[in-house]
Amino acid sequence: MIYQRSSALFTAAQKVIPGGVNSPVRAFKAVGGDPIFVKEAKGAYLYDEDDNRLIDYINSWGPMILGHAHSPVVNAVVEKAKKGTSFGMPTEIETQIAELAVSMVPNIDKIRFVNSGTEACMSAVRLARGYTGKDKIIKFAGCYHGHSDSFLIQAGSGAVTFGSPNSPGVTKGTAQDTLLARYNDLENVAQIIESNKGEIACIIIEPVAGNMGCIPPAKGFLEGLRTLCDAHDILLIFDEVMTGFRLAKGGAQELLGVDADIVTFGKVIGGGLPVGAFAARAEIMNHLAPLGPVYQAGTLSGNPLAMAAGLAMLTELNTSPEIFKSLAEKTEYLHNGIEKVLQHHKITHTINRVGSMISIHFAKDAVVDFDTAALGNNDTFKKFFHGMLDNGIYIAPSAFETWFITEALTYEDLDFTIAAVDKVAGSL
Ligand code: HOZ
Repeated sequence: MIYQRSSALFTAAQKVIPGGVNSPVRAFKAVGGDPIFVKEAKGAYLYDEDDNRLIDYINSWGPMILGHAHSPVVNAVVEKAKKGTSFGMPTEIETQIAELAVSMVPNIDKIRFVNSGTEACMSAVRLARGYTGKDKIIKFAGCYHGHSDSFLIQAGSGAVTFGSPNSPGVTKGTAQDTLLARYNDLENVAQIIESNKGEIACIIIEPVAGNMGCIPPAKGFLEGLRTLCDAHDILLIFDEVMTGFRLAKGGAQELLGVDADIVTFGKVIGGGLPVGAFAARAEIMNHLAPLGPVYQAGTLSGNPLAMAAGLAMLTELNTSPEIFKSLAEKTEYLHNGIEKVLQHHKITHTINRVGSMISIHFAKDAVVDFDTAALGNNDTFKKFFHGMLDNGIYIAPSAFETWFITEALTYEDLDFTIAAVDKVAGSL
């Protein structure tokens, strides 16, 4: 494939944007080569600036569950835009989407909209601290909750891809309030709680990890966290930025049957526009300003275009719950096909999958936490990434990211993808 125009655009971008990108993982640094500049997208396909067509397995890092430029979402945004794009005042549509979200997600009475997943997680932690009167938080190595200071401690996703899981600029004071645990290791969490008795406000976790590749929670792990939180007056925060409205109507809480105290959302809840949200029982949410003392605000929060996109998307997911089954079936089909091909070519690998999230780790043993994810062979991943790209398939340019399946994918697309893996695996 030819990427002449993308390369020229990247050269121009680097002169005025740090690294030429507005989010590091886009820069292809982990896989080499120049990033691809996208011109437009429709359904399951991206069309780049050189007019290549690529099957998209990132889907804007999750939200395009129904495909790119999905007509009901696009129409809702266009109609809203004609009536003004931002007011900084309350609008009816905010209540409409809040009512819908509260009806879909278990254990939440109230929801506050923000502009990104980072903002949602940052605000959720502040709320947890304000509610409990405690300072420390537990996060898991390899989990990524956005780029606010408290979370850039052994963070996954782009942070680990670029070798800065602990970023300069995060003060020692902030870092010392974030306690680090191993994903899927309940004993480790119990020990941390024991050594910090009465000081921990919350445990924040991706209930299905998606930022060190996809890692499912081990049987009993989330249930165990729930028990520990109840026993020690700690709030359990599920970061459902990726899993919310994707794994089920009610996200990971519904699929896995474990209750969180606070849930955060992003991307999906805005139908792909810049939206995040956090939600909880009324008793917790009422601690937020203007009702309570915990301050949190934003001019663009509840922006009408973003709310219109989110409402259109959630409405469709709510009225067509069969989508979740269909997504999981497509993902299983892809999993089985790729598994067969990689086995045939004797490529060392592990595939993890939950619902419509899936990732291939070029690692020998089970991938259950950050340490085992980091054992994956990155050279093999790089070759795999570029081989897939040459065959018209766009996967995340980092071994530490998850593939997101969209309902717009046909079984023909999936077969095409499996055939591409077959071609690429032959030369790994
Ligand atoms: N894993 C990140 C989203 N949760 C990738 C997106 C980004 O950092 O740009």
